[in-house]
Amino acid sequence: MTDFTMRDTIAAPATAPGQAGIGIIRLSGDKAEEILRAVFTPRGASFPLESHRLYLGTLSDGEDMIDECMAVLMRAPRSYTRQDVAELQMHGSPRAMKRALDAVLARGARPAEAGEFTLRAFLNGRIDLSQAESVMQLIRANSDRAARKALSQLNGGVSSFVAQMQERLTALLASLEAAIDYPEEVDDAMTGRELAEGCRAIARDLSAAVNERAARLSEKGLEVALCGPPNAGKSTLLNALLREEKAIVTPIPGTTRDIVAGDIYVDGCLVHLYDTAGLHESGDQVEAIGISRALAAARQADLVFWLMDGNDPAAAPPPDDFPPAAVLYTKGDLPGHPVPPEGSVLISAQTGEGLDRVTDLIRAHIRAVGETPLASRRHMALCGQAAEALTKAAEAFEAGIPLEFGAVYLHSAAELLAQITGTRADEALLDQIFSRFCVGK
Ligand SMILES: Nc1nc2c(ncn2[C@@H]2O[C@H](COP(=O)(O)OP(=O)(O)O)[C@@H](O)[C@H]2O)c(=O)[nH]1
Ligand SMILES: [Mg+2]
Repeated sequence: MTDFTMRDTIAAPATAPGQAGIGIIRLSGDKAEEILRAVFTPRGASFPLESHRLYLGTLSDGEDMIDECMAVLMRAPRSYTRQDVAELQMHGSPRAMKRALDAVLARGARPAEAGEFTLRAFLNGRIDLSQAESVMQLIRANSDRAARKALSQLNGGVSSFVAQMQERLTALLASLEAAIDYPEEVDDAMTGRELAEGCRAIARDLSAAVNERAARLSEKGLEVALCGPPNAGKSTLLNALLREEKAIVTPIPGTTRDIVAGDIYVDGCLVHLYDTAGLHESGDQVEAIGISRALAAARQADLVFWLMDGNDPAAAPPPDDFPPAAVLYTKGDLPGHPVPPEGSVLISAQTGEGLDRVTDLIRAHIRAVGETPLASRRHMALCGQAAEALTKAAEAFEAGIPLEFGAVYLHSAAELLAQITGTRADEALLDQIFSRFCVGK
């Protein structure tokens, strides 16, 4: 059960498990200071325990010394959770850390649930919902692009986009409420048309931000499949791009069966490369399985390269039912290589010729996917639904039916956006409405 009361003092290791130079145990809650004082004795006599000051001392469980460590107390509200937070920075020994954790638990803390420190930061209003999500995304980021995205969200990138949309929506709602409450003062037909235009404009901006491919790219990276007939040089290209002899290369056709994967970074974006079995008719049972896996990899990849050796009379372009692919002519270093047709790239994995063109193609693909101010599928789903609700509101206003019908959709759009940052739309709405009218009226 999630504890929304925040009454307990929670404790957990803040550093990853395993041996390390240091290990940190973090506490948050009313008893943080009391527990810290019980387990930690600073060097030197006085112990005023100033906030945000690091003390060197010893950690004990009451009977035995556990470790020499540094301790810091961050008094509320100047802490991550806005509660009193204490940190014990000890040596990163799993055994000592377990003893230290047991010692603080024995003095009244309870083990923190996953994400509970961040939950408290949110509940106490230090960060909004989208920022809380970004903390997790930052920790999990597997590329510069993902980390940049999470950081900008942590700095309020998503929140500020959503706030802008909410502001425009709130302004619409305010004039709508005015039209409903004071119909005699407003020309209805005019208001309906204006409201519809406003709704459509916000819906357009929301829809533009719904770029699932961009979100997927930031979260998971780009999938690139290397396909083509046997012996085209797929495995050699994989190795050259990875700068590592990862896949087995031989002149024997059908060497690769299992998919061999490796990661590179292009412009800070994680790119998963998949080297696959050569595609051709095969009587070999194992190779046939490899071929069907290759086809599956090509179908689900974001970008597919079709490699073919121009010197090989049997080399063929991709079959008709194959997903769209960029064609690479391989082994450009061999003499008598035919000139590759327009639109394809000549490479030599052996000399490195043309490899930067391959990276350029990947880069162009990443650019084409674009970016979005939103950071997760959850945000996209909510923005998409809000855009739909706004379109319905616009249709209702255009149809000239009573304004209340459109108002229902506008309110649901506001609710959906509020779920992104976790704010309550109604309070914002009340604020705006009351600030427009004088109190006595
Ligand atoms: N000269 C030359 N030979 C290459 C090049 N790339 C691959 N090969 C050779 O072509 C054969 C098949 O390569 P491989 O990467 O295993 O092809 P795959 O079956 O498509 O994975 C091997 O003997 C490689 O050494 C290249 O750029 N230049
Ligand atoms: Mg191969």
